[in-house]
Amino acid sequence: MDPQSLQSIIGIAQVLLVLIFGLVCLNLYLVFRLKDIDPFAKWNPNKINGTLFLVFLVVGLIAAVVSTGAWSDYYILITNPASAHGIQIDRMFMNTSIVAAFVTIVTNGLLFYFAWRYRSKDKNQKAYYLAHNNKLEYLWTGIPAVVLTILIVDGIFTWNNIMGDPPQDAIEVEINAKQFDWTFRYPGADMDFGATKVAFINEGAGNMLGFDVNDSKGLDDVVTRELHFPVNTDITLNIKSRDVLHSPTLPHFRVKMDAVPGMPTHFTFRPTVTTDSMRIIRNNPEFDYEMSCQQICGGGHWNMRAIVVVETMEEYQAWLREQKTDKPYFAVTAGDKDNSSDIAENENADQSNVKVDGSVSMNQ
Ligand SMILES: [Cu+2]
Repeated sequence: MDPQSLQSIIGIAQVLLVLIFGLVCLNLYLVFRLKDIDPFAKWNPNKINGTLFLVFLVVGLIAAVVSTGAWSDYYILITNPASAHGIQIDRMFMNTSIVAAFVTIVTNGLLFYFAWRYRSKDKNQKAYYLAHNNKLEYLWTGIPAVVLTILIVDGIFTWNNIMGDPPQDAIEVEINAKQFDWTFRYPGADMDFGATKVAFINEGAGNMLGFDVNDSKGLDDVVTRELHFPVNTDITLNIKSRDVLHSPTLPHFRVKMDAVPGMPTHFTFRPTVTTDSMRIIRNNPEFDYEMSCQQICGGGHWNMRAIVVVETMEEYQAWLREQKTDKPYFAVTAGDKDNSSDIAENENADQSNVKVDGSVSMNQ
């Protein structure tokens, strides 16, 4: 029997079992009603419910603490940030977690404790009806307002701190997102990126990033599938998308920034721990930093992963030198005047970088 038909037989059997269970319950109910029997006459539902609330509180709290400990190895946040600003992000994350944990434990503890403590003990007992209490209103509006203001103001200052003017000497790396992979670009020896434009993208010719073949600054640009950063150096990521929203996320560096079609975004940060050192810190020789996409951008979203390597400046420069810079389409397309001059004219006619069909160019 093939697995698929076995699966459907198991499915039908499960439905039948549920049906049979329902019929048995219905039968029992009818028998009790005919015979005028109340099987739960001796049970006090208020007492049972009250006790169950207390059991749920204790078991729930223990389970929460145990599972938090059991999964602690998998928390990327709050342990070993690998960037300079990561320490600030982790501090905010920790403060928010402490406040949230305190509030959750106190409010839920009281909720379940009161459900047990004030359970109904005799049938004529009436619930106390509290319509309004100004003091309580002030308290539970005022305290959250003050605490949230402190957390949010802290967040604004930290954000401004991280996103402030990027240092002039930062190494620029371009992240190009598309469904469903990443292509990275380094400026090469001239430290300047060649111009690119969505209209020039020609997958058949291998011009995946849309290099403008008339701009020789692009000739030495290095195009890679892996990200390499020198340690303790400011890195500015220039982030672009050519189709939908993506979100390059480097969790170990506490870096996350959306890639927006038609609107380059930026994030400057400073990696502080090399891959080799992090392998020692984490006691895992297989460890690699990675980048993922954290916007559900389509069917292949799960596959948008890239390895990130942090190394010494010497290693980084050696790696950069090893990368190929040959771009056959520069030679091929440059000779093909018909094609490229058309597009070039189009570009000159419209300085706003917005093409007639409404799409926005990727020019910086
Ligand atoms: Cu994506």
